[in-house]
Amino acid sequence: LKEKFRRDYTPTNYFVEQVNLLFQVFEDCTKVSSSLKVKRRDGAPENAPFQLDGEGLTLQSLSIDGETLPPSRYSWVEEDLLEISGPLPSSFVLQSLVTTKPEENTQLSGLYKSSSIYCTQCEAEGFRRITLMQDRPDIMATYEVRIEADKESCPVLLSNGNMTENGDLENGRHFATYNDPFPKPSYLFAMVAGDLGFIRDTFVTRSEKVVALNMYSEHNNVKKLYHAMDSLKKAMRWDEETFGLEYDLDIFNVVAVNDFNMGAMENKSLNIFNTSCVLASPETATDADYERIQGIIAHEYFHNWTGNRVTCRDWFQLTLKEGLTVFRDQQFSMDMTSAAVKRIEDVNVVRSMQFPEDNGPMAHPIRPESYIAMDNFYTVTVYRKGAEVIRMYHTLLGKEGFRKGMDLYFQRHDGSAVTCDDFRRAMADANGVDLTQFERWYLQAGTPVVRCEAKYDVEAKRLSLLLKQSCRTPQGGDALPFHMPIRVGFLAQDGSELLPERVLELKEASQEFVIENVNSKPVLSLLRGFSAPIKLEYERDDEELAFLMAHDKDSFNRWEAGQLMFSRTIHANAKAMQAGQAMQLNAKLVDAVRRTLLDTSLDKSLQAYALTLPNLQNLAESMEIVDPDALVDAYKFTKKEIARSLRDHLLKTYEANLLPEDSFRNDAEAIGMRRLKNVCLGYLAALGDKEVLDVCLKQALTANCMTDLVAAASCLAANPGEQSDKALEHFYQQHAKDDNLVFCKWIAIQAAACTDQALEIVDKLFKHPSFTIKNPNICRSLFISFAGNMKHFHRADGSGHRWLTDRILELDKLNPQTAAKILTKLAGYKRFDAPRQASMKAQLERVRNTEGVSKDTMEIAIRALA
Ligand code: DPP
Ligand code: ZN
Repeated sequence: LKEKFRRDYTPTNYFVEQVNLLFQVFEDCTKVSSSLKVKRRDGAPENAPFQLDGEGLTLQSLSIDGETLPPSRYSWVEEDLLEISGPLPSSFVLQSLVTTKPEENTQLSGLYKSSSIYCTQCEAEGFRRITLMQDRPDIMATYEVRIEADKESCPVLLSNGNMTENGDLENGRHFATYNDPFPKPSYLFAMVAGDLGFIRDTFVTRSEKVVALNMYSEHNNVKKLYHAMDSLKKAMRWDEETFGLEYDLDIFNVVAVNDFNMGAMENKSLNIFNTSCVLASPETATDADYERIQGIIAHEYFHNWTGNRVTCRDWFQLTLKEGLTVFRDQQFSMDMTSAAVKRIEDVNVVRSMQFPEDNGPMAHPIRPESYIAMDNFYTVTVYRKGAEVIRMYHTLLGKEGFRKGMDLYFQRHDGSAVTCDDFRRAMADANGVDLTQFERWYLQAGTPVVRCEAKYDVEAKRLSLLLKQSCRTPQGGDALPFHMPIRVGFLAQDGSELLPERVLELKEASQEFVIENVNSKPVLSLLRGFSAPIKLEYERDDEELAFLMAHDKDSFNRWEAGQLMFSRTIHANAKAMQAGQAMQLNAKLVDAVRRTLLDTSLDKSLQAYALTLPNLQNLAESMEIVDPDALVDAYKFTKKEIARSLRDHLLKTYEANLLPEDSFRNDAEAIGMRRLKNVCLGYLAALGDKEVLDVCLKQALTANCMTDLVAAASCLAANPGEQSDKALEHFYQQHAKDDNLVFCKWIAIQAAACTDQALEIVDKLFKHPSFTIKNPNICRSLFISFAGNMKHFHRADGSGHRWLTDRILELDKLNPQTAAKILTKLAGYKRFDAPRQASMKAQLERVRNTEGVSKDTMEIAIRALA
């Protein structure tokens, strides 16, 4: 296993500037002929060898400038690296022919077949599985591609850029050629061949260029592409208005495929999507799916500038394009839906997924220092914490300052492959500010903790805030202080804003901020909008939290105050549980929940989130030693007792938010009503009595949309019995049986259900006739959902851990990338009690000691055990 280091970056001696490819697709074999126009870099030695990446290729021939290369001129210096010895001309054409079998490619990297569709996935290092190439992002070339295939089975032939020619060939075959004028790294290459249906539309750019928009899927799914098309047009307009960025080609294609390791891929003008991130209809997709699809369509589209036009110099810089593009898609979604709701959802992801990653053996800075398998670094840290880091530039520099930085970034770097430092420099230079210290966000892993102490001097009318930051690095040392913005609001006793909001720039380990002329002691609203990805510590009582819940004008912090109240009660109950004492419900919490429930002036989506308990991953993060039994029981107790106290109000709110069954709407109001109604149903289901379960069953049987079906079925899956059986059977027969994506939901709901039979249920699902381990969506639905089933995945006897590891080892033989992702669910073992630690560790060791495990999966095992 070879580890690569960021510090070792060196440019190549030669570079490919033009790639010509011919794909000849046949029933069980595809021939790939490539012709690379290569140049030696100025100053590189004449006798320098030329190195090319290639993985699992069957090389049929190799020639330079038309002359076959004798085997003595080249050799595989590493398993995946071919070296052609020098001297070589200062410019030459290298031709190669390889044959591949896409039908047998279960890794879903390179060229493979998904259902009947031939497609490619090249990021990060998949292009080398198609043909020989300098497969690294700093090699940017123009591409010309010709595809030949059977006309009947593959009527649609696609690649990047514009189609320049097409026509018929002998034997029922046909061809198409494509030209992409923009130089691009090989990871953005794509080709597709298959029998696809499509929808078409157009977009007129602000400089009045007409862009053809085409979206392709299997024929039976074409009607589910309209939401994505609508989202795409919105994203194109938004990027023009917000960042002045216009689309640069005459055509933009999106193709949906069933089998895909990631969510989607931003290949130049030919985005390829996992069906789960593009197909939507009310019968098959939830409200959350609709929003997610809109966000991902935008994300991939936004990559055209942040990622494609300006790309990464090397893979260590991945957050350069991903953190930035996630930030952009988040801002887009905030503008399209509700800013506060979107922010709450995004912060929940950071806290429940990124914080644990940062607090475990897989912790890495947003710009990692080393990797064995790059695919393992497509993480929540690189993406989500990366986006929070971009958001901090935005908060520190302001909207206009940020825009100036973006403009300068494109002005300097359009058409090149750059680093995170280049981005930071553009932000600094455009605004004339010093962002040197800000680099620490790229260098240091770990979640900073910021402690706040406030003092108010009545006589002097002076408020002083003492902020202290600290951060443990994964190696156990102390990180150097970060540069971060802390947004603060100051509330008067009547709830109004006593002073204008401020952004405090914290740079020191300990820093005092003094504010003069403060007429009365304010209630502080700290870290508004979660202005930095940190854990905040500030002491306040339940009264003050209730005050903030009622008055803070920052919607995020209103929600946050409620979350803190919930957490306190749940954690107190978990402690009671561990000590063998009775659990209790805090009366102030019930009052607060009642008030939220009865406040009809609130936005319903926000009301729903305010009523939602913090999730278990989030709660576990603030336990010293995670005790899944105590935590889950305390969580269930708290929820059930709230439901018992407020049963009538919950039922009334549920009923008041029912929408007519005969007409479906998905505007913001309807989405809010469903959200609120289903949160109420969730509380009621915690009671588990016949009356509430009948309400759930009725909803499951009569739901006119997937949101309501999923909500009701989830409630019932956690309450096994007659109603649950009926609902799940109905779900399967009427909805899931013939739809892969709905089948995934049906599995996920059951795998996540906290019941005593959980392990038996997941094993049964695994053996279900429709289950196939070859489809990543199905795997994730079962395995990742089960790994989130805290009490039963972490059964103290280790049976859950063992079961999942059996599956991972099976999957690893087919699809290492997905197997490795799932193995990360065992990595955080140090957070648990001794028996669970031992059991998780034993499974990681078992993976490490298994012969033939892929490098992806091995890397996770090794890092976790280090
Ligand atoms: N397709 C993945 C994404 O868009 C990797 N680039 O984030
Ligand atoms: Zn991306």
